Amino acid sequence: MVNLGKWQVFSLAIAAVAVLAGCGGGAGQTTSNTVQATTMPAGMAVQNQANQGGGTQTAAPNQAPVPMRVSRDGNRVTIDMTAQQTDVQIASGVTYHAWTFDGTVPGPVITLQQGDEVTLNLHNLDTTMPHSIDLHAALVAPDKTFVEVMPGETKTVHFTANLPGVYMYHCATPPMLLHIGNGMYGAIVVVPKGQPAPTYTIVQSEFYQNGDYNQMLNGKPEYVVFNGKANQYLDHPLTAKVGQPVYIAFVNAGPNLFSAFHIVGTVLSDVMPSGSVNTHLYNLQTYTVAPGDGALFKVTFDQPGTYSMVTHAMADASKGAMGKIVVTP
Ligand SMILES: [Cu+2]
Repeated sequence: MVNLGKWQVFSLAIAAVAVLAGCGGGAGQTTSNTVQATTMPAGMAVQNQANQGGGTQTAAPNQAPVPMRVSRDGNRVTIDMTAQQTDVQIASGVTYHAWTFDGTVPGPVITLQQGDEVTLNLHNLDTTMPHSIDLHAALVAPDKTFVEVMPGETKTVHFTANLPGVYMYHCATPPMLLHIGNGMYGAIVVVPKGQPAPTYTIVQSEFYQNGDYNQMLNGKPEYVVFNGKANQYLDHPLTAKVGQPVYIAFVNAGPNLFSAFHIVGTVLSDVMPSGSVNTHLYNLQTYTVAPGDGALFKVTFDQPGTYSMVTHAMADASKGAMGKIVVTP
């Protein structure tokens, strides 16, 4: 068990970095709520032999998922999301007591059309600590918008989705590493005017042993996953047709590792970094996506067969960031 003094130092250092980086850290963050967050259970429900060891924190109760609600009136979009603690399956037979948006890891994909005026209400159902939401697609003053939502409270984010892209959203409550490392992230896709939404959205991320903060700081993850569960697309492959372009929106939520996205047997024929419509890189074998970044990949398959998609960082692929795409005529 880490002593409180160290945790306070870590969390305050991270909070300072967050403010410097302009990537979260809300107004009204005080030492007291920082400490409150860092002393909360960083929790993994130890329900599997593979997960023993590490932290011994007790977890808050499992809360049933509350699906995201979205309503649209013209270009005005209202979204209701929750922060909550929920048990999720991160590998076959392995349950993790996650800190979540809406009870899933990653949180739901937020799909917007360019120009949408968004009102996002974040309801904090977690009775034990504050949470927040930092949306990379929102060009706003973070200290006024990505603010702390205390237990039982709701706060609202307003922004206009002017820039198309494939973005990350995440909890920005200090220590951010702990909130992201425990599952609070997702993809937000802003679709350019007149364009179709991506075919698939994939979020890469890591899980650390017992949700332990020191493991997140200094250790190596137990699992590296696509869309929250190790190897799920080996068991349930994506599908595609020969000659028909597939658009994959890819986000690397980290919190720590870079992704080296690669599909065996083809090239990424058009790579749009961050999903930007202004930048195109053609015919790349592998593309690096940093933590906190995204990309839109266009891929077309020449022959029917089974193709593997991986992070070409092989240790990470071996920990679960690997899947299949079955291509039919
Ligand atoms: Cu949080």
